[in-house]
Amino acid sequence: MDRTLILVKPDAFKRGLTGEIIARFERKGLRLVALEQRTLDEAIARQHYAEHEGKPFFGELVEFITSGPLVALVLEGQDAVKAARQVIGATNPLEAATGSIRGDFAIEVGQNMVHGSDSPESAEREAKLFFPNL
Ligand code: DAT
Ligand code: MG
Repeated sequence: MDRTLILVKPDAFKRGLTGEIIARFERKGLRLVALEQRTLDEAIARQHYAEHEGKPFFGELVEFITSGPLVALVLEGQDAVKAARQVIGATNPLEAATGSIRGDFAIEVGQNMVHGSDSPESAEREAKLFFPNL
């Protein structure tokens, strides 16, 4: 069984789409193993997105992800990382398929609703950051 770390980002939370988004993962067949609402401080945000440090959008990304409450969750299932990223859709919402979360609900890459880990190794690192006791 794989695990993946999902963030329902502040844009999605603010728009009241948290339940809709979690339901899509559950319908796919992924199981919730941890769930928490929180507002990230800058230190956690920078750690979570460490791989993007130095990129032109990094400042904006940290500002956005700390801008309000979000919901962090860990999902478990077969090929959970890949399955969740399929449900989420491509990074740029304009390239994300209709039927995916980003394809259905977002337009801007900087406000693309959801984070999903990109590999089992990232998932483990990210899940530990949000849920150290898991
Ligand atoms: P993903 O979230 O699909 O794994 P990523 O890891 O490449 O995408 O980037 C992390 C987040 O950074 C992404 O969800 C939105 C933001 N981002 C990526 N590329 C961007 C760009 N060119 N301009 C602005 N924000 C960007
Ligand atoms: Mg990524």
